[in-house]
Amino acid sequence: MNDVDLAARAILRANDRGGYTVPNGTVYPFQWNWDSAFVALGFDVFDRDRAWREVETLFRAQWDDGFVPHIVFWQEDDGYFPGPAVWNTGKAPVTSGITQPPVAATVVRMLWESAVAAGAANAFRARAEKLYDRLLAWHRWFSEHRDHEGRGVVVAMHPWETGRDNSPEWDVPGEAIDVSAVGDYVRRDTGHLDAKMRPTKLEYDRYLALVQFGRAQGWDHAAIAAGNPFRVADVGMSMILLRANRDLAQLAFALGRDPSEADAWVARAETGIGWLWDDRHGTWCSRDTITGRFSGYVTSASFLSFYAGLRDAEKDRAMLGHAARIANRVSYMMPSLDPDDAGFQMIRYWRGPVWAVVNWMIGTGLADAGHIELSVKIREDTLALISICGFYEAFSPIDGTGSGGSDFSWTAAIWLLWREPIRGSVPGS
Ligand code: 2M8
Repeated sequence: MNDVDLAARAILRANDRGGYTVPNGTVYPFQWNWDSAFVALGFDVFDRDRAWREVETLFRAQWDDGFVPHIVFWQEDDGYFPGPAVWNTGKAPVTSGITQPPVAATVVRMLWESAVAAGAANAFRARAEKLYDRLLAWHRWFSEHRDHEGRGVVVAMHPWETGRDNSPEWDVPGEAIDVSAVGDYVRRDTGHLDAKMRPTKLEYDRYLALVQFGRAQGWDHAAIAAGNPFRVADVGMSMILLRANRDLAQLAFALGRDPSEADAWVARAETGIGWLWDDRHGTWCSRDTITGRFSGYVTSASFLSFYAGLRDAEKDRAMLGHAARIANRVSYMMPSLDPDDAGFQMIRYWRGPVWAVVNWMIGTGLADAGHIELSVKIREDTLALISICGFYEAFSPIDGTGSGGSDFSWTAAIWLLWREPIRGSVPGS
């Protein structure tokens, strides 16, 4: 173990609030959904029981309809906006009313396989069974409320659901959001971080208008899906759910459950996801379900097709071509936005910086698909960024400058996870 390993473990311990881990104690003082899933993989390297608890704590906040919130406000902290009173979901524990990318099933499959490999299957079987039921309920919720038209994609009702908050993919669809009645509010993020790194005031107005819309529907997810002014099929969540459903089916199989429901979701997504292939720009990208318009952007999420287990020689060639072009333009892969795009900004959230967790998904997918050289490069770039610059939330792909918060939990988790040599793990195998 070297100093960076020790530092990574120390960050997870320091950000541990007793059963859940905050992404960063100052900027994000609550439990975040997909952050916790990645954090569990980091804990699994040195504290198996704590890894499982991270996911179990998240699912304690699951609603009766299967929904799992993007934030759980386990304790009060006025360092973050919008807090529980703004969401006003009326749940205990207090939560937000939107979800986040469903990486948890993939993570639980990995935790389970790690326990089996360590000879600890008996000690963790009951916990795996319980989590499996929770995951199945969440994926049913996705099928019902985030793909209510049955396209086989995930329709995000808020940019925060995608985890890529201010990606330019949401700019044009966001114009349909009426911000005239949002009113005054005080942001906390720009009190902690340089405003140049964060979303703009217009973007925040849109985020809040959507929260107000959800609240006006009493957080009735069917009503939101029917009338929300923002309904964008997100390429990132769609690829992540496809992968997660393959992993859920495998988990079902491993636990002696019936995988047919998850298998059916996989089949539907494999047929439907072609709707997100933009021929004109030769890329996977998000698409507005209201207007049918493609975003046309090459983002880091575009490269998750490999992670989703999609295999299409022509499309794969196009994506590998984009990757080769981008690799010539940046020092560190994979920028969250194509550096050849006029809107590229090297430190502004989701418009340029590299996120270690996205790199882990891209690298894993590329390894699965046999594109070892590129997958190794993405892993090595990620490890270099962390060891040279520190455990930042994100990094400039041009010069490695840290962006956002420091001592960041999921960055520490990815370090721990990726210290081992890269291995392919064919999804669904
Ligand atoms: C960022 O999102 C939150 C809102 O959820 C924010 O900026 O206030 C995103 O990077 C998101 O993907 C992430 O889960 C969260 C905490 O790391 O921060």
